[in-house]
Amino acid sequence: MSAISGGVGSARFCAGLVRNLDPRELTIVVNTGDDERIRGLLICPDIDTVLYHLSASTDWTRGWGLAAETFVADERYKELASRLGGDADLQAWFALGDRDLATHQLRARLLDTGRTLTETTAAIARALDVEATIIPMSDEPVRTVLTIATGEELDFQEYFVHRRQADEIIEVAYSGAIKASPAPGVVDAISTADAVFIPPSNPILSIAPPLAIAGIRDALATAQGVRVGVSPIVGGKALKGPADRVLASLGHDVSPAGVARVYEGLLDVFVIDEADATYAPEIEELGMHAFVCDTIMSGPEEAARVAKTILDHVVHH
Ligand code: FO1
Repeated sequence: MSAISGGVGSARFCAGLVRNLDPRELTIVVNTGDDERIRGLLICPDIDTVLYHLSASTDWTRGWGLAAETFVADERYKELASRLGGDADLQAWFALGDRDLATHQLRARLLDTGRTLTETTAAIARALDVEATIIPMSDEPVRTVLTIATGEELDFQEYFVHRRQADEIIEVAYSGAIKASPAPGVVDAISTADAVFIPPSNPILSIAPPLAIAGIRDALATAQGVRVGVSPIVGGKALKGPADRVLASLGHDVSPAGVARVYEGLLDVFVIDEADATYAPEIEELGMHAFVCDTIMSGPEEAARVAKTILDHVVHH
């Protein structure tokens, strides 16, 4: 099986999947549009989020970083930066936990010694005892760039972390996507899987970047297995993050049907929450089967239960 993954919602769903199958059967293709060099280190937030969820070491509620984390180095950095006037260019607005820092240093060292991001990610997964295959969408840089109402273009972390998603987005670009190739293994994982999941992540900021790479979109469009999406919008709101506001400001309906329309032609089944059962007919009109169940993943047990319901009723039925 495979999944095309963004951050928290995707990672929760994939953590649920591996509780119900042999993790070695799962390949997760992860968005790298949010990646950014922070204080000299390449941070790959969505890859980290997936790795930490699958190694059961994440802070489930916060969604990113490690559980029981300390921030001694980060506080020291912020203190030194503030003595220099706290200039935004020093990126003191980003938090790097002490133990999380080790992941970024390991990634930096592996990349510096000539490994690709694919090889580096596989090595970090091995170090964390993650048995599922985790692949970045591409080894080439693709960056999500957001144009806000003032006309300014923001890098993803500037929008998301520094400015706390407060700006209205009027345009989203996936810089580098047109010439980027899918990373080794990506196309095969999507084309030949018995099921491909698009978990409940932001369709514009998390899932659109991998789908902006032509080889990935084509692989999904022509995949052999059943293609299953899960709505990140429940009861008119995003489960986590700014998906509701981003969909609205780009003119999409803030509903499971609005999300399903973004994936038109790419999915066979769209899973929606019980709270949204009335959207089923609108989704079926898009040529997808609508499957209704409880999709709320408030903890690892709930995520395992949601994944099991979907596996039992949609994939293995
Ligand atoms: N998100 C925040 O809101 N604040 C942070 O300081 C922050 C630090 C951070 C460090 C490592 C990492 O892997 C992720 C981190 N995130 C942080 C999460 C993050 O950048 C976003 O949630 C994603 O990019 C959105 O998918």
